[in-house]
Amino acid sequence: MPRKSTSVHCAAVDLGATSGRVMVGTWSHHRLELKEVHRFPNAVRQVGDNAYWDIAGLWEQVQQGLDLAAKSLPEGDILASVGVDTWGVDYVLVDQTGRAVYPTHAYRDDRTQAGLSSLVADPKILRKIYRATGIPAIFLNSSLQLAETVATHPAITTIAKRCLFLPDYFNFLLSGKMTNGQSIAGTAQLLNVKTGGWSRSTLKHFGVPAGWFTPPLTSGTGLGRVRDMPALKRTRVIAVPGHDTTCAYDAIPAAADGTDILLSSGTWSLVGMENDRPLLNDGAIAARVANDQTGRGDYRPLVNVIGLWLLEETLKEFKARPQKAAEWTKLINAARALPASEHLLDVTDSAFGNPTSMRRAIDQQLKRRRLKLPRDLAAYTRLICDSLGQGHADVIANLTKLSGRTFKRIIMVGGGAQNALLCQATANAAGLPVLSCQLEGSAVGNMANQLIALKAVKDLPEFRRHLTKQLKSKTYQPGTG
Ligand code: ADP
Ligand code: LRH
Repeated sequence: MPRKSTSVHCAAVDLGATSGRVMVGTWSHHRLELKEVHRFPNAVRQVGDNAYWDIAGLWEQVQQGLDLAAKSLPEGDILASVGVDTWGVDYVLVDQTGRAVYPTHAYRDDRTQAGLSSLVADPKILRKIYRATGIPAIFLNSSLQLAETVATHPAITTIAKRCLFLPDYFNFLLSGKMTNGQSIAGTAQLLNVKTGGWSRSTLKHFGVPAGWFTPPLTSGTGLGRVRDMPALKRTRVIAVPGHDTTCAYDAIPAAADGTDILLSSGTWSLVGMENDRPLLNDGAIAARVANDQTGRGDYRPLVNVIGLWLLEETLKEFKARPQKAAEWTKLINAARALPASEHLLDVTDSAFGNPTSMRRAIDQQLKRRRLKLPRDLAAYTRLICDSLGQGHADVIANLTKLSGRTFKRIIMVGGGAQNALLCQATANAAGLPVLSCQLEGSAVGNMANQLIALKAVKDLPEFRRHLTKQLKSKTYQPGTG
């Protein structure tokens, strides 16, 4: 006899720039049991002068993962729902039937450089766009990408009928519904930071057709059942926050009094805080604060620090990327055994955005400053982690100044939370304890939003309260390593 279960199962599809995963979460007795059923690599594909994502390959992996998710359940149980989150800003332009009509560029493609230069050259426009959207001028913004596409290929404005950001596109493939989720749309530099709707004046400035978008959908909206996948025919697609950083922040059990810094550490380090209003003054423009909108009326002002992309790209050149946890630990321990770096990299150097050789880009900065080059991979790893720690601390200093808030702790999630050297370097540079959580933040936040929509959990504060009880974490005190 199949067992009748009272637990709720949901699947999170979480796509990161370096890897994707499908996880199953089972909510039972106020506990979330997690199972990673599928993990696969992801990478930017350089073709000639441009950079793209392999969207078809990702879709294949998503389907495989969801089949495995359904198969992983006890007999008779079903996946109640699935939600998709991805990295920010990238999109698919489609016709009215959902057919892709333009290749999906990866955000590191330098096609936006000219647009970025002209934007930052005009402080009046820069301020106007920042005040409207709460998003700083960064090379990767969808606004700049879309402006480049429309300017280079004007016919696209008639060929394409909709712009679906990546979570929207995968939601469409799963459910057949074309929508734009609010959290991912918020990364585009095209939403009005105060109302959460599209900013008409900003769309006009970048020449992007307003008709390409639906009114932004808030998290928790149901999109109907999964289509064309027999194993999931009873599973609902739920629009969770499509931006992986929003999901990761949702999962972080931050103190309700706003004294925690939230740090999601992966390809990027997203260093932020929770606030009831956006930070929009000139100081926030200079500090490149992005005001992430939660859709619940509050904000997460955060700053993008280059993150472990620095290390990932350096590892490629040593042909020594660790695969297993034990290999990562070996590399991090070798770097920890070295003395702390005397001089640090300026991690805000734009040369690190998409260099053909990261090692050369690092060496060039050091040579320019007449500093000694690292000897081997361990020495590069030490330098990168120490420098990222300082990069995190610099952002925290800016957020402290801009918000007038005193922060007491940094809570770190994501792959980088497993890097003891990076956690300690962050604690030392910021002079704050780091609570590093063993938590697939984005996937867990994705599931939290599904469970709330399914009414298995009341709201986010309640989810965070329950999660805290089961969370495995380690504290790094400043000045102890
Ligand atoms: P993204 O979602 O942006 O692809 P992740 O959150 O998956 O990023 O983090 C990936 C990064 O985490 C890797 O680049 C690596 O530096 C780091 N990482 C992953 N596993 C470990 C580990 N066991 N020990 C130390 N660092 C790790
Ligand atoms: C992290 C992230 C970040 C964005 C970047 C494009 O994965 O979503 O928040 O700025 O990717």
